[in-house]
Amino acid sequence: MLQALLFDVDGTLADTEKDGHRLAFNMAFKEAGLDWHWDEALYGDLLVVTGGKERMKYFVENYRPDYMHNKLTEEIAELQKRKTAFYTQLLSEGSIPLRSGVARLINEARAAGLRLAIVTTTTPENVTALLTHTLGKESIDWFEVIAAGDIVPAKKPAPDIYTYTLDKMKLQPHQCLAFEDSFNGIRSTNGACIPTLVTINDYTRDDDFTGAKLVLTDLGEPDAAMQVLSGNYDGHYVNLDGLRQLHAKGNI
Ligand code: XBP
Ligand code: MG
Repeated sequence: MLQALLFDVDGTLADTEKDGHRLAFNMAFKEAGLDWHWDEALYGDLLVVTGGKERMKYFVENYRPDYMHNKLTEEIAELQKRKTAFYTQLLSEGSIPLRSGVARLINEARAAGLRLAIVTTTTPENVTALLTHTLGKESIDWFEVIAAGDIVPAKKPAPDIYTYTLDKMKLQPHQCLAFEDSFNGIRSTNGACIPTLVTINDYTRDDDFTGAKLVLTDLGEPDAAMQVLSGNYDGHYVNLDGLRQLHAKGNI
């Protein structure tokens, strides 16, 4: 029986990377007087690493090796704080909406009494800012668990953040359905043996989604059809009844 929906954030709830996180990183670099500028193409390459702090370290190691120094960890932590401030400010300006079908499915799940969780490598501040500025402040309480950022030792693609969430909710993998958008995300849910539905975005459309039960363009709306890219789903938008039928048949 499907008991819970587990949502990734960046790229899944909202398309936050290109016009959100990326801009915030560049604002923090500029404010710090660094000549680093992550354009859309470079950022796409850097998304191979999840976690902003880890991504900045990967950038220095691979693109600015001359910048390595013994206080780099502390400097990156400071940059991340400022980047998060810029990012949450961008969200407060309402510039990044939820993706198609997300609010509708979350409300269907709430009305049906399903349990909800957020499972992400971004920071808790970023999660509460996105929820507040899209669904309203009270929506933070709709999620029984908000598993975010540094709460686990290893970020996605490690399964840690998902196994942490299952433990907190006292649920088995097969009682849940995860929503992800990326190769890192599907590897994380595969590692936790959680059935997963993927909605792609511009940065992840060519990723390897092996293991996903469904790969879709988005969740769709009654008046805005989604496309099924892999797997079988009968209908032009994803609703709870459809997911429950697939889950009951063991197809997700
Ligand atoms: C996506 C990430 C995050 C963001 C940046 O997380 O990897 O690191 O890119 O956010 P998910 P931070 O898809 O798991 O939601 O700078 O806060 O890490
Ligand atoms: Mg994601």
